[in-house]
Order: sequence, then C-alpha cells, then structure tokens
Amino acid sequence: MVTDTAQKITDMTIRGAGRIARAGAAAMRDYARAYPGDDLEDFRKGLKESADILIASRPTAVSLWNGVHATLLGVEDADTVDGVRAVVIRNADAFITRSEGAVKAIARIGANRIEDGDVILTHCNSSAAIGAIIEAHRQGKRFRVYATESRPWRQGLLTVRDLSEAGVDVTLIIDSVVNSVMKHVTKVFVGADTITSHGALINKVGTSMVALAAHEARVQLYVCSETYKFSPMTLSGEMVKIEEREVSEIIAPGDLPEGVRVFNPVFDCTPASHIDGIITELGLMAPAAVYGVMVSQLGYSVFGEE
Ligand code: RUB
Repeated sequence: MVTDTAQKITDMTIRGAGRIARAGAAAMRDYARAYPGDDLEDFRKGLKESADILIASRPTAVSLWNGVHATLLGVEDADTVDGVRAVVIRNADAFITRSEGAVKAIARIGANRIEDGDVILTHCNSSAAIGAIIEAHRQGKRFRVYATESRPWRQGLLTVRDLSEAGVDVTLIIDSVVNSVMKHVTKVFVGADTITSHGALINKVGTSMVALAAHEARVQLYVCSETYKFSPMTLSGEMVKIEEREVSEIIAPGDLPEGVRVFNPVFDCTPASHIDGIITELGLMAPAAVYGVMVSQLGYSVFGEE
C-alpha cells in the first residue's frame, strides 16, 4: 500500500501538491489500519519507514511532508498498538478533511478576487487555482482564461478540460506564448507546491517566467495555497530541493545528438516581490505574512518533530 502510493506519486499517477499530501496521509492511515502485529516498537518503526518512503517519492512539495508528518503527531504518547493505530487514523482523517476544506475555502476567497471582464492566466494544473476560477464562474462572473500547456507533462490539458467542463471560456496556449498574451491578461492565478518562510513560491517550472512577464506588465499575480504548503523547514534556512526528472520526459534518449545533456527541473522559484497575494484558507495574505502564520499556526512544534 505504502509502496504502491509512493510509486503512483513518483510516476505522477497521483500528482498535484494537495492530492499527493492527501494520498500520503491516506497511505499512512491504511498502513496503520492493516498492521497485523502487537509489537509496539515494530509498529512505530514501520510507521517511520513508511513516512520516509512516502516523503522520498517526490522531493519538492512540502505538502507531502506535512501531510505524512501530520499523521504521526502524538504517536510517541500512545502506549499500545491499538492506541497508536487510533492516533494515526484520526490524524490522517483530520488532515484529509482539513485539506479538502482548505481547497473549498480558497475557492470562495479566490473567487472574490475575480471580476467581470477579467482575463486570467493560469499555469500548469492546480486544483486550488482552478477551484477559485470555477467558483467565480459559478457565481455568474463573466471572464476568460488562458491556460498554459505546461511542458513536458502537459498538465495544462487537464486544466482546459476541467475549466471547459465547468463552462469557463478557456484558451490553451503553449508556454512560450505567455509574454505575448500578457498584455491582455488582468490577473494571474497559480497554485503552490511549497511556500518559503520569506514568501517565495515554489511551483511548476515556468511559474517564475509567468511571474516575470506579469510583473513587467503590472499584472497582479495570486498564489492559491493551503497553509500546509508553507514549509517549516525554511524557517531554519533550509533550501527547497527542486526535483529533476528523467531525460525521456523531454526527448527519447536515442534522438539526442551525442554529447548533448538535458536539464529537466520540474519546479522553480518565484520571488515574493513578484507575488501580489497568497490566497489561503485563512484569507488573502501578503507574502511577508507567511512567516508569522508559519510560526503561529504550523509553529515550531511541527518543525520540532524532525
Ligand atoms: C503541479 C503543480 C501545481 C501545484 C499545486 O505539478 O505545480 O501547481 O502542485 O497543485 P505536478 P494543487 O503536476 O508536477 O505535480 O493546487 O492541486 O495542490
């Protein structure tokens, strides 16, 4: 179960920062539920190993780390296998409920930033950003959307499917068209894999180029992010690891001229200075507010679990 889920996250059958976090929490819950023995130390060891396997399945989105670690809170205090099992199941269910609720709250709060006549640009496939756009449409607002293709995985095709099924007026563009259409765009909505303590955004590669184009054109950029995408590790200055994936995702290795290397990072970093607001389940906040929320809400207690 744990290795199955980890494999699905690695091969992107399950993808998107919120979904992988919920899948990680669910895999921990299922492991706990199915643990057959009565050896407490062995159970705790198995939970720790499962957490490590899940977290290693994709390195960039801290949502996965937070989702998996949330299931382990209080495990050291329970002193029977059944007690630990109950804690993990309760924690996992609570995290999943919180995560789903956060995406819905972001849809409501994000929709408030969308007005009649807007031309929105979104990059890749973020369920949080798409939720806000669909909610604004559901409220009867009239606007249109540009969605990037997002090479190499083309998650933009999922975005245009989701938006068009909801009845949103959407135009698919390849990534390199972003700067050309930016003069027509009024707002950019993107998702997040990780937000650092100083308010920088780690999201699908290309987001920083979108942000640069938006900044240059004085177009507002909003990040739709649940607060469990705030990275407690960055409080102590740790860097976010940017995942690099296989060459074959870009070109069949046999088609590559000899001596040519391929660089395939799948996320990049957008500085806080290019972000107008972060739409969270707690409300709209400036990137500078992230540090305070991280310390007060996620807090050093989460950080201290490591
Ligand atoms: C997806 C991506 C999304 C964020 C947020 O990358 O970068 O913008 O994960 O998604 P990948 P959500 O396809 O490589 O996972 O809002 O759904 O959590």
